[in-house]
Amino acid sequence: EEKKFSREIPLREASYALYNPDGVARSLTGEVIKRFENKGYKLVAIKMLNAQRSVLEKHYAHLADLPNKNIFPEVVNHMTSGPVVAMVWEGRGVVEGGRQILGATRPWQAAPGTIRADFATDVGRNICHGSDTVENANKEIELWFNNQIVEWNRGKVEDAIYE
Ligand code: IDP
Repeated sequence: EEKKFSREIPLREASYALYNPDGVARSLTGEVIKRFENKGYKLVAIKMLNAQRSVLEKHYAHLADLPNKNIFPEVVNHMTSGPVVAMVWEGRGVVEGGRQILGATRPWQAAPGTIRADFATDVGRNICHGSDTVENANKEIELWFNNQIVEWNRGKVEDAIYE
């Protein structure tokens, strides 16, 4: 459904992003952060960690229902193979906009200019996760950050970004 005015899209939607070990290993953390910052989104939480298997099993629970039963354990194994970077971004329409910056799950289907088109070839090495709905973003922010985000204000910059 077409949104006529950007004001109809919530200003403070929060999105959760998780850099996969492949993205971290390839030193693409800054590249992805830069694209989110350039867009006008505000970073409100960030940390590097070795993800716990139990947390990943909750995060990727939906993959356990796939017909191919190998994908869920493969993804969880990959995500424990090295450190990840977890972050929370805030901004107008950031869930949908963040997914656009990342591109389609399968890099060969991702639009040129997106992270996954520009930097990845394989679906299991697609650099970065982004929440697909506001509801899931909120669940993921609770799971990974226990809802601890930083409240901060960019001052006049907010007026330069938001009408
Ligand atoms: P998303 O990350 O774009 O939201 P999901 O379907 O939620 O996509 O899958 C989560 C992650 O699991 C994908 O980003 C990808 O890294 C991995 N994955 C999904 N399907 C496959 C597959 O068929 N083979 C290998 N990895 C997969």
